[in-house]
Amino acid sequence: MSNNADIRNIVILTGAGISAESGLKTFRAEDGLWEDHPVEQVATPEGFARDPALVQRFYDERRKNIRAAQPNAAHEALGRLDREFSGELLIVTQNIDDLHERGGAGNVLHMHGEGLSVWCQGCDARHRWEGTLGDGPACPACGEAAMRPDIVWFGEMPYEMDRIFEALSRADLFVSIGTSGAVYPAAGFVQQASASGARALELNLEESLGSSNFDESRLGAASELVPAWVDEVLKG
Ligand code: BV8
Repeated sequence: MSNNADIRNIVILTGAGISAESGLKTFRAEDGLWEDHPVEQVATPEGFARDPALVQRFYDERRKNIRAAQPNAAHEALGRLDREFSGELLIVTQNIDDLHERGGAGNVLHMHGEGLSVWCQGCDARHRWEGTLGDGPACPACGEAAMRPDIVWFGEMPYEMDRIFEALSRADLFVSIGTSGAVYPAAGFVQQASASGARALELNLEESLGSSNFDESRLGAASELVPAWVDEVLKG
């Protein structure tokens, strides 16, 4: 690991593993099924067109679980880093929960959307939404019952890719936490950051598909690895 004192610009990518200890299932642990449907079929525009009620039920359930979950020590450590680190920090998350924000982090980019946000297909408005969509509620802006989860499904373009690529090009440290490296373009960020001269650190429970792309991989639970790493960085 390079000397922490010369780290001025950190980009962090998080995945479902950082929220696992908060009780939110990861994609792998879920054995990738929802009501006997592969998640890749449910989390797609085609799946939504084929069976909107099934997909709305899937996200109604996820929204309920997100609201019942609490941030864990890893989320809170990143909140502390966000407050105390004197350089630039961007947290890019693949997660649709709001545990980074509730753990005190401010600069969070949800590249795959947010479970507590809904998107009206009638008027394009987005709303914070803590309830259900399965019962076809009216959009507060246009009154149409045309709201879908504000989630980036497989085959859809992730949000704010330009902002992410720009941050990766300037990072001197890229840290990947709790992700299997199974899904692109997120899984390709480590190569982009390294190509721009960043050092790459992985904090994960087990080897990921991308481990060989990192300068250093630490294996363990996020609730232990992340607070220890944040202490290292803040001590410079
Ligand atoms: C796009 C929202 C293009 C939904 C998600 C073939 C090759 C390459 C790419 C493709 C391909 N075929 C198709 C593609 C593209 C596709 C893709 O990558 N598919 C994969 C399956 C091959 N990607 C897309 O479709 C993306 N869009 O490419 O658009 C485009 C171009 C032009 C115009 C239009 C479009 C969009 C992908 C976004 C899909 N949405 N999420 C929802 O949440 O319901 S993906 C979802 O799965 C997550 O967001 C995340 O991104 C992904 C993987 O999940 P992880 O977060 O990594 O979780 P996972 O369970 O896999 O792993 C958890 C890890 O944590 C494990 O390693 C585990 O060991 C660790 N862990 C567990 N516990 C702990 C822990 N670590 C620490 N502590 C612990 N306690």
